[in-house]
Amino acid sequence: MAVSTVPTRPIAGQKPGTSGLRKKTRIFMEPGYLENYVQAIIEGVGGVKDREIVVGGDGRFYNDTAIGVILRMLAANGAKRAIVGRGGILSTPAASNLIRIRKAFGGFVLSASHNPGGPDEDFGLKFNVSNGGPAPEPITDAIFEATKTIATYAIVEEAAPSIETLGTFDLAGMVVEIVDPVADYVAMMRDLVDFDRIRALFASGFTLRFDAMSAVTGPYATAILEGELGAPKGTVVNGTPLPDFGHHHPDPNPVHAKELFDIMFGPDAPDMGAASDGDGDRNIVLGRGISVAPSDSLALLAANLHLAKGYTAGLKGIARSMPTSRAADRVAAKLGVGMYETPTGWKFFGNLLDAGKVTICGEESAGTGSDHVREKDGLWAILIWLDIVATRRQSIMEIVHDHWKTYGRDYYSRHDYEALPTDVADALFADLRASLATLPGKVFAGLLVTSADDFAYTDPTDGSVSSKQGVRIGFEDGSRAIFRLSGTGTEGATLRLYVELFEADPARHDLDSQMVLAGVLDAADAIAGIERRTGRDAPNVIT
Ligand code: VG1
Ligand code: CO
Repeated sequence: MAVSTVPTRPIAGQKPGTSGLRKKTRIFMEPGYLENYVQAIIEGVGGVKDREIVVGGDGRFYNDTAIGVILRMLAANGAKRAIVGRGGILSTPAASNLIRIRKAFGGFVLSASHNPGGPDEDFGLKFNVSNGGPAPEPITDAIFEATKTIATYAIVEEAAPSIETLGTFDLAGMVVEIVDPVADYVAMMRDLVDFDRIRALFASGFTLRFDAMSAVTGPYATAILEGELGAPKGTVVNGTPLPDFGHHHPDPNPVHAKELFDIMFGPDAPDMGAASDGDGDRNIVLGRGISVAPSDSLALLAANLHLAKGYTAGLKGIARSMPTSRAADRVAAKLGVGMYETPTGWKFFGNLLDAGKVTICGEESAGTGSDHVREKDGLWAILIWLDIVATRRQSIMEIVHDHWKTYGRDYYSRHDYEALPTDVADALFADLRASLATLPGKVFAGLLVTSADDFAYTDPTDGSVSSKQGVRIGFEDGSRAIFRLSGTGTEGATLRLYVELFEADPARHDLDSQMVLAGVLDAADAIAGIERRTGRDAPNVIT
C-alpha cells in the first residue's frame, strides 16, 4: 500500500463543540484542513490500527468527498474495516446504532445537524465512541490538543471505492463495507414500538404529515411510515435528502418549518404533524392546532413510555439538559425515579445511560432519545408518540391537556440572538458572571431574584466536573431565566435566553406563552442588558 505522510500545519483553536467541529464548508475544503482534523481525531482517540470504524453523514454538500478522504486516511492509519452507509448516508441515531450492533471502535459522523448546507453554508464532523455516543470531554480535549500540535497526516494514494454500491471492497488492505443505511434502524424500531398497533391506527384513517426537510430522515421515514406502517404515500414530504436541503435550514422550528406549522394550525390540518432535522436526531411533534414544546414532549414521553412496546417495564430514570424545563422533573417525582440535570449536549447523557440510571433523556432544543442508542433520535420520538396515540386513541391536543391537568404546565420559551459580534457577547457574559453574587435580593423589572449561579455539573458516574455551563437566575414567583452561548453556531456568537414559569391552575393552561413569560423576559433583559448591548430589539428565533 502506498501511504503518503503529508506535512501539515496545526489548525489551532479548532475546539470541537458540543457536537464535534462545525465550520463553514469552504473552511473544511481548504487544502489539508479536513485531513488535519481527521488525523487529530485518529490521534485523539488513541489510533485506529486494527479497528472497525463506522462512517456516514447527513448527505449534505461535501459529504461524499469528505468520506473518500476519511476512508483513505483510515486505511493509511491501519484500520481493519470501515462500515459505510450507502451513498454516505447515515442519520446520527442510525450511526449510533450501527456502532453498537457492530461493536465498532467508533464512528465518524459527518453533519452540521440543523445548520444549512452547501458550499457557502456549514459542514461538520464528529467522532462517536464505542458506546455509540459523542466522544466525551477527555477525548474531545485530546483531539483539540492534537489539532494544535499535529505535523503530518497519513493518507493512501489509492482512490476510495464507490460508496454507492452495497458490498465489500478493498482499499489498500482495509475492508470497506457499504451497508444499507436504513435496514438495521428499522429492525431496531420494530422492537421498540408496536408496528401492528400503529398500522391499525393508520388503517382507521389517522393522518400524519412528516416533513423530512430534504434531509437525512427521508429514507428512514418513508421506509417505516409508508412502508412498514401503511401510512398513505405522501405522508412523508420533502423525503429526498438534498446536498443543500433545498436551500432551507433543516431545523424543525417555527421559523424554518413554517409550512408544517401553518398547516397544523390551518383548516386542513392532519391529526399529527412531525419533522426532524438535518441529521435526524431532533424531532418536533404537532397536533391539530397545537405544537408540543420539546420540554413538554420529554415529560409526556416519560409519563407514557410504558405504553410503548419496548418499554413496558417502565423507566429507570429521566435526564434533561439544564435549560430544559422542569416538566420532566414532575413526572420523575410522581414515578419515584431518578432525575438528572446535565449540561447541554448529548454527550453528557451517555454515562447515565451506560450506567443504567436513566431510560429517557431530552433537551429543549427538540431532542429526545432513550437507552436504545447514545444519540437523540428524531424518528424514534415520533414513532413513540404514534404508539402512545395508537394506545390511548386520543388527539395530541387531549393528551397534552390531560398531562397539564395532572402535572401543571411549565410555560417555556427560548429566544436566540444569532451572529452577534463575539466581543459583545463575551462582554455581556463576563459582566453577568461578575455580578452573580450581587443579584439575589435585587428586583429587576418588578421581579425579585432569589438565586443566581453558573451551572456546574459533576458526573455521578465518573466524578468529572464541567463548569460554566450556563447562568441560571431564579425569581420569587418560581420562574427562571437561563443564559448560554451556543457551541454549534458558525458565525459570531449566538446568545440563547431560556425562560420558564410554572402554572398549576388548569384554567390558565391555554394562554399565550410569550404573554405569560413577558415578565421574566423583561427581568432577564434588565439583568443582562441584551437589547442595550446588542442593539437588537428582538431575537432571531423564538421557540
Ligand atoms: C444546540 C442545542 C443543544 C444540542 C446541540 C446539538 O447546541 O442547544 O441542545 O445538543 O445543538 O444538536 P448549542 O450549543 O448551539 O446551544 V444537533 O441536532 O445540532 O446535533
Ligand atoms: Co441534529
